[in-house]
Amino acid sequence: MKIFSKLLKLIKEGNSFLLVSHMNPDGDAIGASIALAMGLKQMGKKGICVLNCNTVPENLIFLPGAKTVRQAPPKKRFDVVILLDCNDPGRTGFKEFNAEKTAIIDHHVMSEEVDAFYKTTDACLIDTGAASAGLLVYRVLNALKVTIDKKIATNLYTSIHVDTGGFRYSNTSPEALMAAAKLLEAGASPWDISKEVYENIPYKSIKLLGLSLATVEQKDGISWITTTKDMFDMTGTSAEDSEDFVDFPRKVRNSEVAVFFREDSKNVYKLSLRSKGRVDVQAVAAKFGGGGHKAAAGCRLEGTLKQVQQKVFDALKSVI
Ligand SMILES: [Mn+2]
Repeated sequence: MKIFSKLLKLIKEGNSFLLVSHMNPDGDAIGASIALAMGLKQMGKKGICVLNCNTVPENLIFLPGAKTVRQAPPKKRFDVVILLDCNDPGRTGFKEFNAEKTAIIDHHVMSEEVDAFYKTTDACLIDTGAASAGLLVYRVLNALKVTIDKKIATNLYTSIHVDTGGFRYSNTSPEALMAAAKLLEAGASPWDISKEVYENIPYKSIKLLGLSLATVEQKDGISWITTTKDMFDMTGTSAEDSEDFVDFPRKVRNSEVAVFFREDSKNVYKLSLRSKGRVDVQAVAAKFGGGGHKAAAGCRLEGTLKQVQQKVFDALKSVI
């Protein structure tokens, strides 16, 4: 709580802010950043820049303020740079930030390398128990007595909704649900948001999903699907069209672990691993140079599909 008050002080005293989130941004990264920017503006702050090295994903462009997200910082010095939904500057895709002070608002576990950076920051709100970074922004805005209007509420509700898997994951806390209720009262519209975020998949991506789902297999508590380079070519799609494909093998009954094999180029596979809770897939991904969380991790492997699958299944069998 002491660190939290340090952050509030930093925000109150600063005037210009650079708000940066992780590359390949999701609804939490974007929603949390824009909501904070809007809150700061309401406080009369000038010179706020929301930054992400990637463009806003198409299903998030509807978010109020999405068009203000920039891919390159303006050439000026900021009072404060705030990292949102990540705690490692490397995850932002930028090498350095032109700012007087540094702060973090995040809910990810810190790696050891990041620890050194963390010690150099001026203020932090890191709560690994928080459902989303947007929920932390909600705490901050409330503490700063910002009025949560419809635009801020839409961004924050989206942030909480996507990071809890629509209030299904284990991070769905009383705080997340109570905040969601308040955000609805403030004007966020659940169906309008869900329609844009989830019911808005390009036709070609569904075609790709169809081809990929046909490969589903289950053995020894593991379920998996594969998307090959041919399938991407056949449907005119790319990696981003397969973003949530790993969710499908996870739905299979009697599976502890789900794996999605994505062929990026000949004999190069990107793997996504999901656990239903018992198995630590982060530890398995780490064996192959990857990382993530206990329940969601990823890594990259080289070899034929058969070789890659054998390696991963062997590693998984020893922990299931
Ligand atoms: Mn998040």
